[in-house]
Amino acid sequence: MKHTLKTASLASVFALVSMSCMAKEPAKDTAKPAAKSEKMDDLWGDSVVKLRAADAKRGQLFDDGNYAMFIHWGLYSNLGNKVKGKTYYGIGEWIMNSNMAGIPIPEYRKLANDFNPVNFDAKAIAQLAKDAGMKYIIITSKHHDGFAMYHSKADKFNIVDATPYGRDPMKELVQACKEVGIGFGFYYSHNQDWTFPGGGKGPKVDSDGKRATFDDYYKKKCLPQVKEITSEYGQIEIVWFDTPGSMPKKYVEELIEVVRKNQPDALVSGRAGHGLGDYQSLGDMEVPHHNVKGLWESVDTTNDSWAYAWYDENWKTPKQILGLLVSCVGRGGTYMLNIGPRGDGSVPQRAADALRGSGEWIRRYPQVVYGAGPSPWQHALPWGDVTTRGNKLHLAVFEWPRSGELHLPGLKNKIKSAKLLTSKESSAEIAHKKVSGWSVFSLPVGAPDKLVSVIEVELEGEPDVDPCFAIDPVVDTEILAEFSEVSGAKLKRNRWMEKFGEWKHVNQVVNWQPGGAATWEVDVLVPGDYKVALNYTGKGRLVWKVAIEGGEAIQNQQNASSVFHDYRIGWINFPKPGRYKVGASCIEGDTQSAALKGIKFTPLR
Ligand code: JFZ
Repeated sequence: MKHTLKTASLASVFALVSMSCMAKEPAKDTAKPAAKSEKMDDLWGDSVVKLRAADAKRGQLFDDGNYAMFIHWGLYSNLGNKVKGKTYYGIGEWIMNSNMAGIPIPEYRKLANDFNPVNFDAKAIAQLAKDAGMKYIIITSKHHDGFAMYHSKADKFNIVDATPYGRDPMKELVQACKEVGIGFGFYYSHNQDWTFPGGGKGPKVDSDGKRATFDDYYKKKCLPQVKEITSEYGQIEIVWFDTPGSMPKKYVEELIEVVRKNQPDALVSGRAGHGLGDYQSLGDMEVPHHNVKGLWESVDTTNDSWAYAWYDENWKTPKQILGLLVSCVGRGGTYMLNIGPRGDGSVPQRAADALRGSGEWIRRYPQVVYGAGPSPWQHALPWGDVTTRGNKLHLAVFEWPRSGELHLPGLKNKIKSAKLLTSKESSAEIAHKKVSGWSVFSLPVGAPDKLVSVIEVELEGEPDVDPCFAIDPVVDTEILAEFSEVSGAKLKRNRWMEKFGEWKHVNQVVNWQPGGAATWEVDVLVPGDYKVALNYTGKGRLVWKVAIEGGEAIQNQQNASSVFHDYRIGWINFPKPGRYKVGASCIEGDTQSAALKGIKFTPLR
């Protein structure tokens, strides 16, 4: 009972923090001066999204299409973050912005003369998405730079009229998606338009030097273009509006009306603004740690930049991609993963390889992803994550326990059967037993799948689980500070840009007062000593105390730095199986600098 209450309140805390991330909040530890990043913050607007039930047909896309391809492709792709021999580090589609290279408008417009994506292969991209296991593609029809990647009649600054290429690649991509049987949708930057007179963050005068208003831009370009993308490309699945900023509500309402009229079954992204979208787009490059209700998606990219950046070889591996995808599905949402084709239209080989690698896994275990429900535990487990289908649990084991036993805490149902899936067709029944409320499965010593192994557990009745945090007896258990009960300190959401436009988010406990603590309730199966480490940032040397209520307390001084890092505190003893309350406190040193992200328990055997 207590846990249900606790988790319910955590869910609402998450809803609050995820929405407040859209609000203007000074970013800490930014790579760029705060003033500049705040400017970027202003552009997100006040997007409190009214979550709708998946009542309309358009909601079904997210029910079975948990995974999608995002594509950032435009004139900026030709630069790949290098301008006049100098490399700018950050999100490539922002290259003309003053936070990056600061390219004057006339100069940027000239890029169109050299834009000739002769290696663009619509069929190959659609096939890549299909092979990756993705259910639809969303591509930039027009990003903040104002250049249309399709044949627009409303503005000549487009790929057909302004480049030597002279073809509409979007026509080809729509067709190719149809042929391979996946959905299609457009990203459209409705507020920001940096090159059209009157556009958001754009020039304030037109070519004759006459004052241009947002209304001018809206009527001459934005509205006609949204009409074009929703009427000239057949049925589309989503219109992905972005960065509404302070765009007045009447414009957003009218744009959505156009989408509804032209594409009654299409979803409108949460970033349309004014809470008018169909679903919530969570912060970029972020997967929530706790289940989130309603329709939502996380957007992320295969490396660090959305658009192609020549230096960016920081690719996610197939296993990392699966980790992010399964967490999204496990938290109840969908995952959209981006690629940035080069200016010539080709897709970086390593991105394609990573997507195909994870796609092969999805083909082996489609039930883990498609049409799968969230984890009844509501958060990740130490060795992996869980998704569901009816009375079945899919245990996706990312870290195979070398002990030959997998420990699942808090499952109340009787288990009908447990099978280790070895491929789409075959599986092996595995033994299981109940020990102190934990389900323990006997496993072969080696993981059967080289990426992520899957155990399918059939239950009697619908999954019924105590979502308490539990300390795994074999695998490291990390519990985040955002799941703690905090007193005499504060839980605060912090986000910053690692490189320009590359967001990182951490919920951390700060403002430590004397006697303050972050406390977790944990279940212990195997008694004994565990190593304790805390993950934090701070200044100088800090003294931390970790105490078990009614039990052992340990304390230690360790270093601190501005980068989150695990610091060992010491060994602590849980004398018998059962429930404990464990608290962590920063007690000496520059306690006001201390920001706690999580606690980690490592079994000693
Ligand atoms: C926006 C764009 O500015 C960016 O270029 C890219 O297209 C990305 C997918 O979307 O950037 C955002 C928008 C919203 C948030 C973060 C970055 N957000 O709400 O956290």
